[in-house]
Amino acid sequence: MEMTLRWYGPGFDPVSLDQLRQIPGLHGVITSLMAKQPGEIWALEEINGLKAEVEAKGLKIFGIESVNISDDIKIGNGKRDEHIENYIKTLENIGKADIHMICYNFMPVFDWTRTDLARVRKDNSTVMAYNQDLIDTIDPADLRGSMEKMANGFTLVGWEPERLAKLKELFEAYKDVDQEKLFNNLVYFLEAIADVCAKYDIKMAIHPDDPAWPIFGLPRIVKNKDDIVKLLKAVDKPHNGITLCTGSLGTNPNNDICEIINAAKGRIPFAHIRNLKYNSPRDFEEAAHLSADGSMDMYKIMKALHDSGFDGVIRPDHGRMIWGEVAVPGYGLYDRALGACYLNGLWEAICKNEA
Ligand code: DNO
Repeated sequence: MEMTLRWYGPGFDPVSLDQLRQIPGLHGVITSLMAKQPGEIWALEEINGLKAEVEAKGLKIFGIESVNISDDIKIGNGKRDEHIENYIKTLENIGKADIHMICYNFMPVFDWTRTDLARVRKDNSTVMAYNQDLIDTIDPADLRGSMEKMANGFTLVGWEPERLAKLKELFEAYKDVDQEKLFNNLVYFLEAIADVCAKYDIKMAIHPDDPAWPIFGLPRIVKNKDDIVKLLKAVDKPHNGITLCTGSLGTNPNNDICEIINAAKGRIPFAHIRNLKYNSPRDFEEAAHLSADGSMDMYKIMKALHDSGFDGVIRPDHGRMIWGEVAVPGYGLYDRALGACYLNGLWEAICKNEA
């Protein structure tokens, strides 16, 4: 298991590599070329530039999150094949740069969705939260506006203004895309990139839908164990894996995370481990990583990962905003560092207990 933290890169992240390298047990980061638009080629020099910056601080890039998939690929229209060609070139360059894991998602229009980016908790920390009643009444365009306002001027991944400026057209373009079509387009994409992934030993780790059910009438295809098993079987090759994101799959309390870990055994190159607290069946908020602070048993999850033989990359996920920090919502330094230490502690205990 390799513990990492997400780092958004120069100009996008107020958290520095100098800070990250002081977290005990942290040898590397998960990062991205944030300015790249879906469909664009990532040049080898650009990837090597990012790599050199990380390595200059004694850290390593353990994976890219994300190389985003264009809506053309998801919808399966006009520019699909051109964008896939570009994606293949990007994969080639990432492989040449000796990076072997990529997290991506196949969610239409929106990536992860929350209704509040800074809900105040009893201890005055703030967390991201989701309320289904609000989603049921809100226009997606208004949600985009309020997310931008709540983001403190930071770019929210998955909510890039360039793309969401065309929200109406995007919804229109997805109108004939149902779950089956979206799934087939994902399979088409994964088949098309199979050779380059095999050549450079690249593991593609699809991120589950967050929340794990359809919203705004858009289809969702990575919501639960059945979806994941279906996808892993449809392209039964080592490059087709998942990001085990406990906070996304866990939005649906019927998802048994340990069962999912066992069902996807050997195909989990990447894990996002975080906790959630359910306030009612229609409202949840993100919590500290500690089991007692939320609704999930983090010990059980880490143990199931360990017992499944997991040897991939892991990162704590969204943290609370604490100690007055101002950072990208969910991605401050302090609470994620606490999360990394807690998860490392669980892992050490699990390993030693076994010996
Ligand atoms: C949210 C993240 C997601 C994730 C993408 C992967 O905080 O977990 O935005 O990076 O879905 O493409």
